[in-house]
Amino acid sequence: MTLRNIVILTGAGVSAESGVPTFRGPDGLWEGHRVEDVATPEAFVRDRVLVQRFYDARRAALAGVAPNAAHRALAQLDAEWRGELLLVTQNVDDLHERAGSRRLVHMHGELNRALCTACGAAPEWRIALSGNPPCPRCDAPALRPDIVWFGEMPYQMDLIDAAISACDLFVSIGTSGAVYPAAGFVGLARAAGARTLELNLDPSAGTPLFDAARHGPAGTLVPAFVA
Ligand code: BV8
Ligand code: ZN
Repeated sequence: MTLRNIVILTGAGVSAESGVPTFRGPDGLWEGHRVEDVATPEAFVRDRVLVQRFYDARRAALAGVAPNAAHRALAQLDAEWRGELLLVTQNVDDLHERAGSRRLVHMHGELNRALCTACGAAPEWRIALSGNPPCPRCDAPALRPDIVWFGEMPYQMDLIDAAISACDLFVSIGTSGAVYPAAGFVGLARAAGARTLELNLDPSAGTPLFDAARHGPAGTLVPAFVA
């Protein structure tokens, strides 16, 4: 089969070697904060300040981290691959774009963006939201993190589904396969007749669904895969 169209899915494991904590590992990001405490719309209603501070802290931490060899290798692939290529990340950090990836979708939103619950504007946002700043477009003090919380619809699902249905190769990097719909993408890719590859530190919940799996740090496996 000629390899033309590639879809790559990344999760927190691709940013781990940059010092961004993963969610469900021993250094679990959710430590001290149960998932229900911060990543749901109900939590935002119940304790707006806690949720805003949780994302303010993570947004501020972005200044102290840099892309690693895995991000750079994926950006190189993006620049050189002549066929279709879509990088779908579950991550809300900006390391893929800082490494140079262009054909990129943040399906769970971005730390560096706010969302106005009054007018729907989604401005780039790099400072704190906990002071309830006014929306740059409608002036309402109605900004929230532009993050997809549990129970909310991930972004650009039509684009993602179309890309996976047309891909010849689906590569999953650094994700535990714990969260849907991302965890279901490998099944979609198999149904589309694509070959499927997992690059992850440890076997994940989805490993049995992949044609091939390599286990180790992304900073080592991804440059070897791209080479
Ligand atoms: C939706 C917010 C419907 C941003 C996140 C019961 C069964 C099945 C599904 C459900 C269910 N109950 C509810 C659901 C749906 C739910 C879900 O899947 N829940 C799970 C927990 C069971 N999903 C949703 O709610 C989604 N929305 O379904 O909407 C809908 C339909 C129509 C209309 C409206 C609504 C929304 C999901 C998005 C939630 N938001 N985050 C933030 O705060 O960051 S999810 C969160 O988990 C992050 O986004 C993260 O990306 C994502 C997945 O985690 P991973 O990235 O995989 O990270 P993890 O730590 O788990 O794993 C890291 C991996 O890396 C590990 O395997 C590790 O081995 C590896 N690793 C570590 N170091 C390295 C490494 N690999 C390589 N190198 C290394 N160095
Ligand atoms: Zn607004």
